[in-house]
Amino acid sequence: MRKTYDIETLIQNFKNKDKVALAKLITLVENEPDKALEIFKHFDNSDKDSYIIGITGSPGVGKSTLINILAKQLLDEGKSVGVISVDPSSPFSGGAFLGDRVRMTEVSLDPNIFIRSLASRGHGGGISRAVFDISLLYEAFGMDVIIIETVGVGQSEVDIYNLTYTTVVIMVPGYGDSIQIQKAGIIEVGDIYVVNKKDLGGEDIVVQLEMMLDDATVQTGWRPPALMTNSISGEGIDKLVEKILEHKNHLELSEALKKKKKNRFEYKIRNLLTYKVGKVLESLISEEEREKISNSILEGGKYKIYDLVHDLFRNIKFEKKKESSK
Ligand SMILES: Nc1nc2c(ncn2[C@@H]2O[C@H](COP(=O)(O)OP(=O)(O)OP(=O)(O)O)[C@@H](O)[C@H]2O)c(=O)[nH]1
Ligand SMILES: [Mg+2]
Repeated sequence: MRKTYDIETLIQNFKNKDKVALAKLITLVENEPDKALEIFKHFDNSDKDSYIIGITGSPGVGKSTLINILAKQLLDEGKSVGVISVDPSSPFSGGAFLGDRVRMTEVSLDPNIFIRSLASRGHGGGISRAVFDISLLYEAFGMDVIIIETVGVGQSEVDIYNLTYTTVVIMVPGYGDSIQIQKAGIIEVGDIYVVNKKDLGGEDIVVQLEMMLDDATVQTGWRPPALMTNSISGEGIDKLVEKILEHKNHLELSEALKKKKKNRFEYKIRNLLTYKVGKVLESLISEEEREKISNSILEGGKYKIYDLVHDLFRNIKFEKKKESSK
């Protein structure tokens, strides 16, 4: 029989480092955003912050494979790692490296790693909300490092960029190298560039990258390095770890880490407010009103939609004014 838990018990187990409780709390915040309030009030701010790394790149460039081996290295150094993999088209295999330490299951036997995959759709309040809340749970769990895997560029990418401290952009040799580099301003988002699958070549793309990075204006005092890795053999991973640490030190020394942390919370505050305002708006418009305007649109033509929504909005403000003048 399946056991159900109340939040108090879950939190207690979570604080005793029970990964089943971690998994259940993640599922709760993922599916029911409003539960976050109830959950996070049980934590104080005594834990140390985790270091948050974003790993991004087109589908199939080897992000998950690289994260496996990176995580393995961090675990060997005695660190604990929480992974959030957004919209994985290929499942997290656990890789040959983590072998029996980390299997395909989300709750592995190793107490120091936890991997969670998220589909990018179907989350109340959006993917970045879920990523933020899961990161917060990982921090409360005491993870030293959090790694977030995301695909490509686009809105979710911008979102993730706001939630991480070091962004690693991964490319591969072969498909339209210069296009890969130029795509959607990729040169602006990376703190570290990695050309993975170095067993298949890629020296030329590194040369191109280096040229573009030389040309780019460096305002932060950090000139992003371009590295080559083979995530299957592990070649180049040491160097990647070294560069991540260097970037972390750079951020700490320049006070930029503080700014990034502040930005992360400001971003979350905006998201939360948008979510709350959305809820208030929804509660102010009745099902009948909604029905009325969709019927008017159907009858009166779709071009009236702006007028109708504008009127609807004006009426909401009117209602609110009446209420506050009470
Ligand atoms: N030859 C070679 N293959 C690699 C390397 N790294 C990863 N691969 C392979 O590339 C394929 C895709 O790897 P994944 O780690 O799933 O790539 P991903 O970027 O996470 O993919 P998505 O999550 O689907 O976007 C797998 O078959 C890996 O075994 C590498 O360094 N060299
Ligand atoms: Mg993947």
